[in-house]
Amino acid sequence: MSFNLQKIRSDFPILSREVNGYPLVYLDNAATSQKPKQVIDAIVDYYSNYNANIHRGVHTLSQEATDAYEAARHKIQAHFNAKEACEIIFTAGTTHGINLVANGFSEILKKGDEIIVSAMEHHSNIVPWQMLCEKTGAVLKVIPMNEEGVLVFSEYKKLLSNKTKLVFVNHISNALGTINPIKKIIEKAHQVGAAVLVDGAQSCSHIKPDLQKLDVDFYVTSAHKMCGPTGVGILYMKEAWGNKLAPYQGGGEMIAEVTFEKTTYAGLPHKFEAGTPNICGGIAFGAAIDYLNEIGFEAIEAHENELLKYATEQLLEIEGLKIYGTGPDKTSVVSFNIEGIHPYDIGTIVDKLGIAVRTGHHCAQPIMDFYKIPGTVRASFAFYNTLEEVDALVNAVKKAKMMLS
Ligand code: C6P
Repeated sequence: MSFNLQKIRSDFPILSREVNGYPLVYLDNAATSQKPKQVIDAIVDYYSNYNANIHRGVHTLSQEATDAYEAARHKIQAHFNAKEACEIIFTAGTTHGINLVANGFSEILKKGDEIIVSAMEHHSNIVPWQMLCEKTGAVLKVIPMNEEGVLVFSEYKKLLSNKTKLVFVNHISNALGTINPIKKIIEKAHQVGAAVLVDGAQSCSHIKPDLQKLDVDFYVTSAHKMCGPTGVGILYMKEAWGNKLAPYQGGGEMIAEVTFEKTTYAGLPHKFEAGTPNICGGIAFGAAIDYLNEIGFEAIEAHENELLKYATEQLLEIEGLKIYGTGPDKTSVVSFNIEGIHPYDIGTIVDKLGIAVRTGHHCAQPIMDFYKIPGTVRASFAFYNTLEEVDALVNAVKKAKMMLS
């Protein structure tokens, strides 16, 4: 498909609605993306035609559902260039994937071992590691960032030692839009024998990571950020790690054999997929991946970069407006404040004009503490946004400033 913005927009039913009497301008894509009819249709088709439990029945519906679910797993494997389909574990989303890995490491880490996270992590990338440290006696270290919202690589190198067992960093910061140099981060961690988990919650809607090329040990993301449904995501883990880590939950489908004396576990990926999964979600995630690939990630990236550049230039024309996250490698997120005005007030006024942005700490309080601010207004753009929508945002922010100053 060539990049036909009007055609793309017509795929998203929600984009034609109004909010408060204005056309919806949806700029909260980092929180969750909107869904094209191709994904909505996949959900309706599943529940209308072949809803059944998977891996369990010999009947036709169960086999159709199993085939569709496993086909989605293969699609996702191909998309991320994982070596094996069994390395793709369906989860409830990024948070679930991170907790699954943290649980596995609770049996590996010893007192005095070290885990490194970055200063620009989402709470779901901080709290599970703090809980893990409390349980194991491991120590949490933090890679600092500079005023631009860029990680200080020289400090990262100093933190690494043979005590480092796990490095955890997001691919793209949800609050700043910074794209982190994960290839370099992974290479350095591997030199001291540490494993790396990358949080791809914010990256996978903008770029297409090649997991084998990155040589990453674990990678997590959520379908809902990628035009798929909520409540489903994936954890990629190298097969060797999958065989090493203990299962997260016990239950149906994750076993090889159960007796009251002893249970043995199924192989990958089922070992980590206890209970009835989000079958429809997995299938619809596959449909979302197809949709994004049909548009093409090069085209998506090019359009979003144009939106980012235009929005940055236009917003900076407003006196007193400061953008947080000004590094050279950035995705289409603009986090800002206007001097003397609370971000919540700006968010409330622009909503009255039909514009959806997120305000607050964005589940990344340490970033706000670093800048000594309560929060920001965050406009996050997707490939279906337009330059006219950027204009609408800028005009609405100007209006808000006038009303609140
Ligand atoms: N960030 C945002 O508005 P879940 O909720 O599990 O799908 O994703 C959690 C998560 C983890 N890491 C990063 C970098 C994220 O951005 C998010 C979700 C949303 O920024 C909702 S808080």
